[in-house]
Amino acid sequence: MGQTITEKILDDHLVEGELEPGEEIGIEIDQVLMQDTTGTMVWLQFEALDLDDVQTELAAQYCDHQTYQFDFKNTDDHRFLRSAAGTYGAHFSRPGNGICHNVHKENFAAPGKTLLGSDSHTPTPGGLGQLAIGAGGLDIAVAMGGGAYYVEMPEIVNVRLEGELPEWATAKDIILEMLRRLSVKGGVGKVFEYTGPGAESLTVPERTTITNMGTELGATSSIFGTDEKTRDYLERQGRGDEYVELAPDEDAEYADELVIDLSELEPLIAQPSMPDNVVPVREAAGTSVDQVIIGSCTNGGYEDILPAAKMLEGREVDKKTEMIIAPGSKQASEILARQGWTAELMAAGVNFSEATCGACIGIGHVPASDSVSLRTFNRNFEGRSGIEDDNVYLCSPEVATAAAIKGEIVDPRDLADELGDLEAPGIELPDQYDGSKADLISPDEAVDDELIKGPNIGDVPLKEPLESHLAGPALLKMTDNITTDHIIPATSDILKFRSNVPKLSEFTLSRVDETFAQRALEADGGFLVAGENYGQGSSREHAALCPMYLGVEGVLAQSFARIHKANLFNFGLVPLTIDEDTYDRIEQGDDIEIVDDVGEGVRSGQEEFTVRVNDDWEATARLDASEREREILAAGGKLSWTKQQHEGSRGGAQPADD
Ligand code: MIC
Ligand code: SF4
Repeated sequence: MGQTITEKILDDHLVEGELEPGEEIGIEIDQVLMQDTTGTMVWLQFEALDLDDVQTELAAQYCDHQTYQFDFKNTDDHRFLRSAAGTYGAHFSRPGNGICHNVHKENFAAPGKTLLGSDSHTPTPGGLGQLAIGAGGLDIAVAMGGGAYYVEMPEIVNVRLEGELPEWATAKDIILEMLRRLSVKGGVGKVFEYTGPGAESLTVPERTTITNMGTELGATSSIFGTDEKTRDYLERQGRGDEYVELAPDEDAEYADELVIDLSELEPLIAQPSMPDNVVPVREAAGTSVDQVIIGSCTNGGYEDILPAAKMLEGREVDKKTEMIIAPGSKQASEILARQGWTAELMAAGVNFSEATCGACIGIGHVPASDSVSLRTFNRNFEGRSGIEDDNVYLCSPEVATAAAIKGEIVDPRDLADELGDLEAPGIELPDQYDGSKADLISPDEAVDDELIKGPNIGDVPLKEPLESHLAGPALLKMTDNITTDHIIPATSDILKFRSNVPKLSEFTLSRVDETFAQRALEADGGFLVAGENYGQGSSREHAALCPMYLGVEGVLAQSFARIHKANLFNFGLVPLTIDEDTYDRIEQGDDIEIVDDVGEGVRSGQEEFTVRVNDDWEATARLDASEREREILAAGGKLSWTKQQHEGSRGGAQPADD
């Protein structure tokens, strides 16, 4: 039987299991990437596992989220990361050099290879045929030490793109259309493979906008085949020799197929405060706009900023609107500066930021109270911009720039009619991506050979093996689609404690209930209760690690987001699935007891557990877990389990010198 692109790459890297949807598979990882706010834990765990050297073909450590270094703790983290990269053999990208996904795409992403990254938008290089997956930091540490990465074999869905994009419709509108149709949980357990003539018509930067934001569908990954456009992109990056041809077999079988006719797309916009709250721009037109930002790993590239520059040539940003450009990489800023576009944009009233995630997680450019911000980013979860009750819209650079010109949301087609001389900028790549590599330090150029830890860099807490009796209060009852931004916010006042779990834990779920952390500590045990898609969004393992530190034993939810569920196993928290009726009946504060012997049940493969509530009524909760996940849970988490494996059967991650 023929294979899909995903199956081909997985087959090449398979070390355990079978490519049957729903089955757990183990795959070999060629490349890993880490960023500054998840990377510190990765290296601390790498150290705790007694690993000596990076074992993957390539590892890259980026400093991108908190590059302004407001606090010495951020700078200490960056210094620690540089020292870890040098000590263990990873590339190091200095703060300000750009967002991990952009810099990785430019320098290292390679078709046909596997990439695992400690950031949920790791699937970005799927746009050039790399199978890239986001995961929690501990999974990265193990993979970097040579261990396999385990994941549920996804269903592969064919997204057939027909036709070509009309003027003013962009790649961002393709992924917004996917979100409009499928919602933020429509991709859980799936890989989206983009095929067809419409896919062929898109350049690599357009494709990576789609694969990047596929994360907002909850997908395991998204990928395109490779072709002349891929070769061309790699050649312009000076890496033409890394081109590999990749296409699905003609008789490849997909679990499902979706068709999008690109010629029917129009400019779309995600309204506050979920990426799937998508409507045509015309429906939101007329809303006054206070702030416009072009940037992020979705639309912060050269190819995204250039359209804004062309649209603003000879014009100015409306007086009541502030426009900021935060380039995704220094390569993009450098090329734009050399071409003179930066000066043009500045003259039009645009404020330039260094290449950073920044505003995407509320670090800098926090919107004014009761204001509207239009961003080319991928997430607009409530409060993520740094202020509660924010009004953040997500759109293409063209729609964002049109709003900056008019001072209100406007369909760029209508603005073009109104102005008469505004042309659709289209997409244009530079002849050569010839930015300097001064900020990228290869393992051979490393400046450190031992770890440098500042006072804020703590240890990784460990959990005891799973107990047989679990009981405690329902500490917090939450709704559907709770994000990891709710669980551990990423704003700058909190982000600086990512390497200090005791301190960071004080902020756990503060966005839902400020009293939570204190109550959880006092209860010394207990459960979280949630609706559908619990833990969507970021890969941050702190969203499991901090509740674990506060004594939470498990989560009862109607369903879980993929990366967060893996993180719960990794830190020894029991993820139990409950039905809607049980969810409706449980109240916050209820006494919850798992009637069965949990330790024994988890070890023996038991799938259903009886939950007794207030000693009054009972319900059934399911544990969907592989044998390996059960062992990890029983051991009290993956760190303890991996150590045991190493001491015992020599499985899992192996120290490099063995
Ligand atoms: C995000 O976009 O939410 C982040 C910040 O990049 C996170 C990583 C983190 O929490 O550090 C992600 O996407 O995984
Ligand atoms: Fe950075 Fe935002 Fe991309 Fe996350 S989504 S990697 S915070 S730019």
